[in-house]
Amino acid sequence: MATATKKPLTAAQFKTKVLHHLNFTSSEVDFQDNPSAVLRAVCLAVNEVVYEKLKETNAAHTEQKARSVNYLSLEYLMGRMLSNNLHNLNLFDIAQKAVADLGFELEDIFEEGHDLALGNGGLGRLAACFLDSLATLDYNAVGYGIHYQHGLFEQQFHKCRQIETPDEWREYGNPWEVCRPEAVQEIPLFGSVETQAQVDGSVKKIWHPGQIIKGVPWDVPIVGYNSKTVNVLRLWESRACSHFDWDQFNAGAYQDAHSAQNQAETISKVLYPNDETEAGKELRFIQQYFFCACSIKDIIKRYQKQYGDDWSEFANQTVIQLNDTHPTIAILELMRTLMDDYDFNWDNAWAMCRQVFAYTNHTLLPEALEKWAVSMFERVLPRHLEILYAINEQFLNHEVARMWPGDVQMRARLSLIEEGQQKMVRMAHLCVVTSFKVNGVAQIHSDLVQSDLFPEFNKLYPGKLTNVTNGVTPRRWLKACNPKLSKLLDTVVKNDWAKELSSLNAVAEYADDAKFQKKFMDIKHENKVKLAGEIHKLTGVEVNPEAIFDVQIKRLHEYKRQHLNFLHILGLYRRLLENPDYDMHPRVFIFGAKAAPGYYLAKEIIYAINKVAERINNDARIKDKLKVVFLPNYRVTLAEKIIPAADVSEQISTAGKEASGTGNMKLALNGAVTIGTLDGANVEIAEEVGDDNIFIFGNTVDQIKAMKVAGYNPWQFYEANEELKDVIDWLRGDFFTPGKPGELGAIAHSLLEGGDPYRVLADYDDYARAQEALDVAYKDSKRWARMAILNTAKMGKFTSDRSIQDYVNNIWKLTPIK
Ligand code: GL2
Repeated sequence: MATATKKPLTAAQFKTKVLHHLNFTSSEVDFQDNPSAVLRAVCLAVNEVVYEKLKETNAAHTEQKARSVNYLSLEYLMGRMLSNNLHNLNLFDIAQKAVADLGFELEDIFEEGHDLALGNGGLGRLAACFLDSLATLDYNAVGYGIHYQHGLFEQQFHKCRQIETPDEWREYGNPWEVCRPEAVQEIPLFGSVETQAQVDGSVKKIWHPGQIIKGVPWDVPIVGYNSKTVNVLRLWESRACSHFDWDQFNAGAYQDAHSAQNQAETISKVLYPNDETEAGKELRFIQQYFFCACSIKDIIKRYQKQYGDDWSEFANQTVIQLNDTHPTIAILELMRTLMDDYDFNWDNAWAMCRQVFAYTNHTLLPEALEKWAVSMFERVLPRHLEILYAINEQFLNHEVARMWPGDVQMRARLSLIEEGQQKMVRMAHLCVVTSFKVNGVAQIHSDLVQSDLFPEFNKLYPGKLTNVTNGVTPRRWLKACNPKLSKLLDTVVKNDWAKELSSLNAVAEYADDAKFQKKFMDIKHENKVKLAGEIHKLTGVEVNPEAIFDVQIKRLHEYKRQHLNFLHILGLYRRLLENPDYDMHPRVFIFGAKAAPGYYLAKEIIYAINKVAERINNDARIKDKLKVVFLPNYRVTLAEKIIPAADVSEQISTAGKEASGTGNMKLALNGAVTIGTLDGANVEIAEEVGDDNIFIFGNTVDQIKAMKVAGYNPWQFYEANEELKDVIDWLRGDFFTPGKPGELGAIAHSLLEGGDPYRVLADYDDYARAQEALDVAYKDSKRWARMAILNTAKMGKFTSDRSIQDYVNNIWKLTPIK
């Protein structure tokens, strides 16, 4: 059915809607000193447009019987929604006018919004970018995840140390979500399995669960940019099935009467704040099962709405993408459901699973590859463990035995079960065996997945392991966060670059144009002035916008090597103390990072940086040539403020450790020049921008491997470089902590006695050299402007639209909705 083209809303109409919600939804007639009521009313006004599009999208999906991708992810780092939704719906300007008419600045209204921080870092933010691109490209997609009551903790600094407080993102409601009671699911847990003999001689397995949990879905609409589509992100909240035990309550056991409810609600209570480490707790395992089971039931229900009991189209209609190993249990749940609830035989159920699942690997770090104790598995999901054993037997006895007959070691290496004192289930192996495609997230990472992580699987399943390089949405990460640069780009790029990012290539022609250079760098300067204000507000430190703004923003982890940056800052400080006229352009080092609450060394690194920053920022001798700020509570919203103002992007992980990185793409897109190792997507960024427009340093993956073979001795590097030795000795003594020697010693200890696992010392020299080259380049303002412009111009490859199209072409095989 063709819909008549609708007239775009006017600012006056939009204002009427906002006033309506202020009066009738919020009953807030006196809103002048209540910007949060205005925010709510604006969101509800936007939702009127969103819901209409959502209805039309659903109708089109049904009518066109569109194959869908179901993205299963334990994390979604959405950030704030309003600005993005306004841009994507092309309502930004009219909303700005309408809100101005009501006496507010739209930007101040945004500040009232809370981040949806249901994720830790890159993996969760990637999921959010992918949802944006899927809707933008008009694909039928549903994101599934957990409706955490508390997202990632909020970070404050107290006496330079990280303090965590709970995130209360929806304490007073969230205008972007809708509860869907009609789609509630019931999820069994624990209990035992009964084997029932059937009359035909076969056996039927019956799972008698010990507990049933209710899964309540909350839908967050995902609005495509300049597209027809609104998809949904469906987040499951856990609740008790039987709410309240009145008998117990009347008998006076008030606490117990609540206990089932509390226990059930614990499942979706809080996001595990670990990044790149296995959580290894039963609750985490139950979280994973809970959301996978809800999602599998929901996927089947959506399918049955169209096809009833006819399963023949299921694999044609459905692909389920596993975002890391966190949702692996969905595989066993689909097997169980097909066999136990829908009477599939083993072969048909297994064939189905092998057609619908695909898996993305996001890390090579062994500590992040999930394994679950068999004993715990058995207690929580006894039926699933049986199925896992059966899959393993078939896999080892048929596929492995056929390829490597009689090879006992190979069986042990590939088995889904790791033998040992405590038997463990290897979730990644289950993913690789089942999935029809397995992808890494940048070329170098995918190559390492094939050569180092899963070489045997790569032999066993040629062509299964592949690459899809990550990307970021240019809507949030340029158009919305950097409006001034966006407008400048509009003047020289004909196409809608936010939808066709490769058209930014046209900007390269202006890289040497003096007028364009001035405009580009003036905008950077304005953004720096604005960030300087924010830095002052957050830390009390005054920074000079004429200085180089050098940014390292990402989770705190040893492999990301914030401590390499830190040692180099100490090196510069030492040079300036020795010679206050040391020739360097003034530099502001800006950090943003949360450390996992239980990660000791990461927290010590934060402490050390804050402590040293206090000294350096107040040391008059160095004439403001060096400033160090650690901005508290790094999150999407803060990234949106920092990135447009960055001159330099620090991407300095140990080669082979950062699977891709995506901050590297966002910063380069906004005209920051990268100083980085040949790791993750840096390699591809270097290919795009060219060697002259990036500062590459450090040992390569192969050199890092060779060092290990030769035997790595950090003391050798310490002894060989006087500057390095001196600054490490500062940390070991009481230079920054008078009277308290060794208070910053944890870093030094890990680098020397601890063996320097991330090869910080081995890369120090070359890093310092690259930093000097960068300083020289910055002092040549024309050269720097050219570099910055070319970084923006050459980022076309790194739009998440391209990533999604790669997934569609090589893995998902979707067709866009018309
Ligand atoms: C990560 C990788 O570390 C990071 O390099 C990558 O960009 C993202 C998205 O693919 O995935 N893996 C991981 O476990 N986390 C990441 O950020 N948390």
